[in-house]
Amino acid sequence: MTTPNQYDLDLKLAELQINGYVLFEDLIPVEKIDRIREAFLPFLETVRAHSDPASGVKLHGHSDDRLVVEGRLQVVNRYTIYVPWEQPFADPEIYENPALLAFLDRYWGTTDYLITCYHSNSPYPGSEYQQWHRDAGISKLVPHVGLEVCPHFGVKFPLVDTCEENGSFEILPSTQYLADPALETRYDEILETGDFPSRRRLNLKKGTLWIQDPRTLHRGTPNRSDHPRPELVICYSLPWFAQRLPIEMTQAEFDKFSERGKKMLANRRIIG
Ligand SMILES: O=C(O)CCC(=O)C(=O)O
Ligand SMILES: [Fe+2]
Repeated sequence: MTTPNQYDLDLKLAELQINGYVLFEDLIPVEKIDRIREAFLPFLETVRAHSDPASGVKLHGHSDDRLVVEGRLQVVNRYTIYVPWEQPFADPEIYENPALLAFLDRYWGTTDYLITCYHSNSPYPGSEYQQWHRDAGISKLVPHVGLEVCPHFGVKFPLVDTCEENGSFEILPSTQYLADPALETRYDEILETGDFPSRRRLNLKKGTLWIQDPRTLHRGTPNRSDHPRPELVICYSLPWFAQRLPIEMTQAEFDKFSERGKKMLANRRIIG
């Protein structure tokens, strides 16, 4: 189990503010990641089969419309799907991790924030580049204004080691404050033509948890390996930015929460 003291949180805060993302290596035990992956891959396969209309596969227990997020940036063989709020995926040692919450408390200066979504990004072999983009529609919020405080973060953890071959995440650090609407539609053309030496592939070890400022420019990359590269994403938001579908869970799952967990999961729907 990690403690807040394992990391220099002031330094991590500066990394997030300056780079637009921050890594916490060795935050989750590798055995836990392996257990989650073993449960997640069959779930993903079911959704994959279901997304092929010819398969006839039906999903049980979750409303279909929640499972596959709209194909905003979807390209071939890249799956963005909701993660069920159930074991082993919804683990308080992850979503209530003391180092993570101490970090978010410090960044936002309050404990009043919410978990607003649990989803996953899984490029399969054969997936291709995404367009360079920002997430969560956030760049359209206030054109020309670089918000000093980001109201929403994706807290991410890969279920395999990520590398160039299996499609590690690519990011252009320090672009979170760039807010020129004239550039917004031209990033692919610009970044693939000009010289941007700070672009970086996040080749991550299993057990790393990292926080992505959704404004920072990034893209998914081709998976040329022989295995999928799943990553789970828990979204944390300030209440004013929390316009998301509720997270569905059973009463039994909800009853396991700590007081802090109940507060953070205010946007929930009990489904039995
Ligand atoms: O995990 C990846 O490869 C990138 C996914 C992504 O940025 C997105 O779907 O918005
Ligand atoms: Fe993205």
